[in-house]
Amino acid sequence: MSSSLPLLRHYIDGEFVASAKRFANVSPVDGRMLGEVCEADGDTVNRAVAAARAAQAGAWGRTSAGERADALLRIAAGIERRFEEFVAAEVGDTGRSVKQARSLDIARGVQNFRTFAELVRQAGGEFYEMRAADGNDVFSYTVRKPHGVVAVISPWNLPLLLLTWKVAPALACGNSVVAKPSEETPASASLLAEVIHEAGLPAGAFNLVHGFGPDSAGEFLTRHPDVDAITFTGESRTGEAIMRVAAAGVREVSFELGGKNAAVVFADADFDKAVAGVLRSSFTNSGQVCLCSERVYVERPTFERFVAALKAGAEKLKIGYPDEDDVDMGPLISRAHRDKVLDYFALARAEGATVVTGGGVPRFGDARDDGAYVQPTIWTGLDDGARCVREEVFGPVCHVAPFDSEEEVVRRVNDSEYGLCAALWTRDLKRAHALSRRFRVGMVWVNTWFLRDLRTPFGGVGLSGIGREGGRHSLDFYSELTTVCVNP
Ligand code: NAD
Ligand code: 6OD
Repeated sequence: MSSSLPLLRHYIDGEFVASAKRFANVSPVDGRMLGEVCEADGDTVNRAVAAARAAQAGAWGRTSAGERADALLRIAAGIERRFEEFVAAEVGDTGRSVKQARSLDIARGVQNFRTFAELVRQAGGEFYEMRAADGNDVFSYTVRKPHGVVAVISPWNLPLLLLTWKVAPALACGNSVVAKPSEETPASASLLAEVIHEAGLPAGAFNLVHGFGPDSAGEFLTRHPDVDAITFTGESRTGEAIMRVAAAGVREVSFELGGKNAAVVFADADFDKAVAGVLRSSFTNSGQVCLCSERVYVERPTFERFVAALKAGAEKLKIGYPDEDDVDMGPLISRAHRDKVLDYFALARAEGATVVTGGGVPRFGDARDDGAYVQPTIWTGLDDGARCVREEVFGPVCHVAPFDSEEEVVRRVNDSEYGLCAALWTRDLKRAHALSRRFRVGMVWVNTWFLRDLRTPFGGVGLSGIGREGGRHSLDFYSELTTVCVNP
């Protein structure tokens, strides 16, 4: 490999360290090599976990919640100072549009640190009084303590957003962190390590190792017996594999996994808003958001008109170079992922879908033809049992089906092994409240999508995950509560 390309290293015990084995970081825009990345072997992961453990016994373990909140604010300011570097790193690795990287990904990285700084400063404990048999008024209170060493394993689809959503509360609660970002998106995580270094956190409080999952850094980290808790975002199958490994030592897990989310459009919805909303929820980030709507149910009187409007909207989306300001959709994350999505395009045809629009690869006549682009795609006509209606594609694609009654649509929305979120489009808020309780999902949006107050609980049911993070739910996952009972 060329030595003039950047080399991304691990960050262990306050130092950037290289390791001998390397892998290529490739642009999904045109297949160009962006740099090399060190791959952690077992020894490297052992050193990272040992440094994290030592930090618990050292300066980091002695910090107060207020000192940690200050550290988080310094990290937030550091990301802001280097904002455009983060944007470039994220756009380079993922091919997402510059406008999304600025407005969503990097902005949320900053916000995650600010939010958990504030929350941990305010986090109180519980206090109870009771009269004991000896007549004394006994009181009990809780103390919040870190688990110790937390492994953070994150995916490629919203790299900095999802990494910091876990790293910030884990550090806020006083844990030491060993993070492993996706092999597809190592760049913004490496920049985060630089920012944390500049923010002056004690050595070992935050460590970063690069590499793959099975038989590589991810598995070495999750198997490590000195890791106390594991927080993971990624595919449901990977979650199952990690859960098996976490059983040794009965380690705590928090899992944010896949989805096959529904959008439900009633005939009384604001039509234009619903069309724009479903365009966003199906095609944002080229459909590579776990919350994207891959199943769309439209009340029959408005079905034909809705499909025509969605098709027109999808065909207007500008696909292209992510750093052009007016581009809506970049490529998928990799050629390998594109092949998976194209397999679903072929499967949909075999299963009898009508392809309303898309279903192929755009041709540019330039270097982008070596990238990982696909067209935004809309299907109709599939049975509820079709694999394309049941399995997560994780690309810019949705299936649109008509429905006739509330009962029917509730049954069809819930007819899924996944249960992450649903989006509901209606003017009838009484109906919206009633249906929201009946959908078997972790989050329901009404007349909006992907709008998140960071204090709210986030997570899924079924194959979509275990546990809730967000606000005090994150503080609860990243800490142990000890009850102290005092007979004065
Ligand atoms: P993935 O499961 O392939 O990989 C995620 C991370 O796990 C990567 O860092 C990978 O290297 C690591 N990994 C893989 N196998 C491992 C193993 N055996 N042990 C330890 N680590 C391992 O997921 P992905 O393809 O990066 O991300 C896309 C998936 O993530 C989609 O299914 C999407 O729905 C899901 N996702 C869910 C949420 C959510 O909040 N629910 C958010 C984002 C993405
Ligand atoms: O908004 C969040 O905090 C969150 N966890 C989003 C997940 C997006 C999935 O791709």
